[in-house]
Formats: sequence, structure tokens, C-alpha cells
Amino acid sequence: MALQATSLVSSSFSIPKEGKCSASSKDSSLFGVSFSELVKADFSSSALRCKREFKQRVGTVRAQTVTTTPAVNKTTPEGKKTLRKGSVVITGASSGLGLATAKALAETGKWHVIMACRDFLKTERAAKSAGIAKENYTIMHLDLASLDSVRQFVDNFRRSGWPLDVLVCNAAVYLPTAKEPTYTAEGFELSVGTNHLGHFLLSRLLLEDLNKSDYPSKRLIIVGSITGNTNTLAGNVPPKANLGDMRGLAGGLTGLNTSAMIDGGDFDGAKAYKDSKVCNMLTMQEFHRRYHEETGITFASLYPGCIATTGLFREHIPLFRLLFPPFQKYITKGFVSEEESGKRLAQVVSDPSLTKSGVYWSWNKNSASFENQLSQEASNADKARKVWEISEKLVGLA
Ligand code: LMG
Ligand code: NDP
Ligand code: PMR
Repeated sequence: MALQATSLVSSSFSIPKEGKCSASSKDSSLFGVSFSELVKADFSSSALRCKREFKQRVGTVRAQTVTTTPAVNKTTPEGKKTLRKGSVVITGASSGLGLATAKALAETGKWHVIMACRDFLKTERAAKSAGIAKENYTIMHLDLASLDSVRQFVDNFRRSGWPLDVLVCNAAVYLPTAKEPTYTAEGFELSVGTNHLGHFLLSRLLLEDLNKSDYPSKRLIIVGSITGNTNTLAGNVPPKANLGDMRGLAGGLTGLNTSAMIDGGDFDGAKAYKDSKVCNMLTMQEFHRRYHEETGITFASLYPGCIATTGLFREHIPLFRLLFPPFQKYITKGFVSEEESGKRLAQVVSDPSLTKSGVYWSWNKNSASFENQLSQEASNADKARKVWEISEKLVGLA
């Protein structure tokens, strides 16, 4: 009975708070949004048109250089040209969504996955136990909580000779029980420093590499979340995301003379995570506005579903970790397995029908993708510009 009642709620409930929600969403998890037309781009014809040879950028470090091939490189006996393997960098591919996505992509045989992770051994073990074939992945060290490490990763990646066709900014930390802030190498509060600022620098630097790729559909994907969107029920569970006037961000989130929180308020680890997700979603849109037309790169974000079993909740209290999966499975119905979430993100990486830029993807209960609506704050163009401008100062790009 109770389950029926909640599923009824979940199929019809939406918060009409910001004027963007439909009254009868068909989603399983209270997205409160309307469906939009999916764009059916003709991927294969653009692949055939693309004949530019991939030019190896770094010829000096021979030992680490792999042979790369142009995007359209093989001709079958019937005379049809086929696409070369795509090359995708996924941050935080050592567990959860990132690992499941790496596995899903590697299994197609069409992708080489560069797993950009802070713990090399853990990643190697994870890749092996997930059964990812050796020839389909490479591990490279990246600690997003250090801007030096981000720059080092970019150098190493360039030396490796792999092209960059898709970049997935997936890694994150969530510190819901922390009483005091902790900090990155440069002294930024750890959640926003890792989830947003580390990725901001990484994606700004690698934009150039994406731009050089001759792959027919180049993409930059930044993982967002429902809990950063206050136009949903999940986004209204306290503490709510709110960037305020960003005085804390402008002050460098140091927690010394300025606040460790973006809005300048008292430290709250759960809020810092949700704020960081808002920054992720705003950054994707600002990239789209600034670079989509000029580069043709697809910029996208997504909510992959509630993957209640991942390492993201490792810092939460044991009772939460015990109850959260059944709560999401049977009450909110927002639960999704790691495997399913990996397939979803893999779609955003490679599905020919998901080439539209500037989109925040979500999935309905039948696991069909749709363009979701972001909250007012997470779609505010002025805030996006401000996050961009402050962030580029903090990471040393401006
Ligand atoms: C904060 O607390 C912590 O303070 C912070 O440190 C951090 O951990 C943060 O987001 C992480 O959480 C959140 C706390 C406050 O939420 C809880 O911990 C909820 C536990 C209480 C459980 C209530 C019963 C729910 C159903 C029982 C199911 C059993 C399984 C339990 C599994 C628990 C896993 C979560 O949260 C609150 O203040 C509770 C009130 C939240 C209400 C959501 C607000 C919605 C606003 C919109 C109103 C619409 C109402 C529609 C009704 C829909 C019906 C579902
Ligand atoms: P996990 O904790 O399983 O994965 C997070 C990954 O990020 C791990 O690989 C972790 O590495 C890595 N990471 C953390 N800090 C750093 C760092 N400083 N440098 C490099 N890598 C780092 O969580 P999920 O798979 O759940 O999270 C993946 C993404 O999905 C996140 O962006 C999250 O916000 C998002 N998301 C998750 C939801 C969920 O319900 N789980 C819902 C919506 C969005 P290590 O293994 O070394 O710890
Ligand atoms: Mg939430 C109605 C649906 C729904 C969905 C899809 C989520 C997703 N959550 C929902 C509802 C609720 N949650 C309700 C009604 C409550 C109060 C009981 C609730 C509570 C809750 C907590 C305490 N939920 C949480 C937490 C966390 O600590 C997680 C979090 O906020 O991390 C930032 C979380 C989440 N709920 C989700 C999702 C996807 C999360 C994981 C966080 C994320 O990556 O965004």
C-alpha cells in the first residue's frame, strides 16, 4: 500500500516553484519536468565527411607515444569507411559511475578509455575486476585536489599521443558529516575545489586538445545532479544548494578571512557538494555559450539517477549507507544500479542521437533519455558567467 502510494506521488509530483515544472511528469523519480524532442543527428554521414588526418601533436617523447589513426581510417571490402576507436578521458574511473562507464564503453570495442585517477593501484585492480580488457584502457594519474597535478596530467596526456575525442568530468567527493572544512593543495574547500575547480582547470586546458580531434562528435561532459536542482523534491532536502552572491568563492574558499562556502555562509559539507554540482552544471552551459558554435564540440551534463551504492557515500554514517539504497529503491524509485548508470553516461559519450549541446540529460523510468530542465539558479546565465570568471582567476587562467 505504502509503496503504491509513493509511486503514485512519484509519478505525478512536481514542485511548481520556478515555473519550469510540468504538473504530470512521467518520470520515476520526481524530476518535475517536461520531455523535449530528442535530436536525431545523422552521425554516420558526418563521419564519412570527416576525412582530416589526425596529426600527432607531440612527437618528442617517443617511448610513451602510441600510434594514432585518423578518424575515418578503414575501408571495408564493400567500400564503406569505418570509424577509428574513440579516445575518452574519464576522471574518477576507479569506482562507481566512472568505472561502470569505462566498462560499458570498453566493451563496445569502439573506445579506448583513459582512466584519470588519483589512486593508480586501486584503479588497476578495479579495471581488472570489472573485466575491462587490457588493450581498451590506460591509467593516468590525476589528483583533482591539486592544480599542479591537473597541469601535470595534461602534460602527460599530451605526451602519450592519444587524441582527445571526449572528456568526462566525473570524479567527486561528498563530505556530509564533516564538521570543519578540509582543503585542496591550493587551499580551496575540498568539495568545491575537487568537484568544480579541479575540473574547471582540466576542461579549460583540454579544450584545445578536444578541438584538435578529428573525431566526428567531440564532447565535453560534466556530471551534474538532481540534488543541486531546487526545482525537484530531492533538491529541496536540506541543506539546499545556493551560490548566493558568491562572495566566498571570490575570496578563494579559504575558510581563513573568508568563508569556505561559495555563498559566504557557515561550512556545511552536504551543501558544499550540492553547490559544487550547481557549478558543474553552470560551467557546462557557459562552455556551450562560449565555444559550441566556434568548435562544434558538444557540451553536456546529466543526472545519471540515484546510484545509492557507490563510494560517494563512504563518509556518511553507517545507518544512512544501510537505509539509503532501499529508500531510493522502494520509496523514491529513483534508484539506479551502477551498471545502468554506466550505460547512461556511455550514451552521453557515444550515442549518435545525443549530440545536442548545452543539454542536461536525464532518464525516465524506462531508461529513455530526455532533456531535463535545470533549476532557476543552475540555469542562470549571469551566475554561469560569474562562476566562470571567478574560477578562472582562482585556477590561474586569468
Ligand atoms: C542533512 O540532513 C544533514 O544535516 C547533513 O549533515 C547532510 O548529511 C545532509 O543531504 C545530506 O542531510 C538531512 C535530513 C534532513 O534528512 C534525513 O536525514 C532524513 C531522514 C529522515 C527520514 C524521514 C522519513 C522518510 C521516509 C522513511 C523511509 C525509511 C528509510 C529512511 C532512509 C533515510 C535516507 C535518507 O531532512 C529533513 O529535514 C527531512 C525533511 C525532508 C523533506 C524533504 C523536503 C521536501 C520539500 C518539498 C515539500 C514537498 C512535500 C511533498 C511530500 C512528498 C512525500 C515523499
Ligand atoms: P564514487 O565515490 O564511487 O566515485 C568517485 C570517483 O571520484 C572515485 O573514482 C574517486 O577516486 C574519484 N575522486 C575523488 N576525489 C578525487 C580527486 N581528488 N582526484 C581524482 N579523483 C578523485 O562516486 P560516484 O560514482 O557516485 O560519483 C561519480 C559522479 O556521479 C560524481 O560526479 C557524483 O557527483 C555524480 N553523481 C552521483 C550520484 C549517486 O547517486 N551516486 C547521483 C548524481 C550524481 P577514489 O576511488 O580514489 O576515491
Ligand atoms: Mg535524496 C524524490 C526523489 C529523490 C531522489 C531522486 C533523491 C536523490 N532523493 C529523493 C528524495 C529524498 N531524499 C527525500 C524525500 C529525502 C528525505 C528523507 C532525501 C534525503 C536524502 C539525504 C539525507 N537524499 C540524499 C541524502 C544524501 O545525503 C544524498 C545527498 O544529498 O548527497 C548530496 C541524497 C541523494 N538523494 C538523491 C541523490 C541522487 C542523492 C545523492 C547525491 C547526489 O549525487 O546528488
